[in-house]
Amino acid sequence: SRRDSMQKAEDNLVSMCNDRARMLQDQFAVSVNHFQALAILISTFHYEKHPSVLDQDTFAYYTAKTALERPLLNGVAYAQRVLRSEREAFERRQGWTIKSFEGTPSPEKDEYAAVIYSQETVSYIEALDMMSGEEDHENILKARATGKAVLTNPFRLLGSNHLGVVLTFAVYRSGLPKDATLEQRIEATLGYLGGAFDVESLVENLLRQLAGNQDIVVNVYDVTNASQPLIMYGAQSTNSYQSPSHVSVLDFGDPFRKHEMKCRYRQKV
Ligand code: WA2
Repeated sequence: SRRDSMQKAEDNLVSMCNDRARMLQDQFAVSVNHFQALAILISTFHYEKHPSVLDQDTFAYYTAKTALERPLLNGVAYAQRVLRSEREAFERRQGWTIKSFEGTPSPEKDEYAAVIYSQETVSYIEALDMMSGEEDHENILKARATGKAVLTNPFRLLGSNHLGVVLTFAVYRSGLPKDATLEQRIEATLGYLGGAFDVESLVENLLRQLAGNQDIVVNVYDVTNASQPLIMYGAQSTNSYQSPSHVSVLDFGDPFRKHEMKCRYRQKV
């Protein structure tokens, strides 16, 4: 009957949406885990060896070789915290000038987050002060205040101009206590590991591989502010017909954010 087939279609939508949400969440979790291990690489080879035994070529090589372990991250990079008083010596040592997001030499500031190591896929952020980008700036402050891997709002990434989110994780001087105060955390901050989730292209790729992909429309939202959902993936709906939709919860591991996936049929059922 018509009722039975409607029920079947709805059940099918629920299971397709849940499968997609779980797959996306799993790939996200795998990517974040491997990303966090890169912070240990930085500590071990850049900070615990004197002098550092890490350089751009080694970082580029290692991150390229392990790129498949971070399936949803299109690139990772490390930005060093540089204080106003350290800038001159830092630039002389690096052989370049810290630049703002516009690509011009950065004006003088209290502190910078200058990219010293980058995966080749995001090499365009080399030498940039990541604190000069609004979303990155906010994420850097949140990451170092909490010690957690934190996500930005969805925004258009540099380079690709694709919709995505940035993941940031602070690297601290060793010996920071687990219950450190905000002041202690800030004082102990050495730099920031960052990763770009190119949601627009990498999630598209992931979903394209699944059976039934042509039949449903998938959207992902940041719903941290419930009254103002932010689109993170997919086109805004323009269909006016009534069709069943389903919302699956997504956990991307950032305790300060909420995400969800919304699925519906492309065609009227
Ligand atoms: N990485 C890649 N593309 C971006 C981006 C970013 N941030 N921001 C805008 N487009 C090195 O927090 C430090 C990475 C930022 C880390």
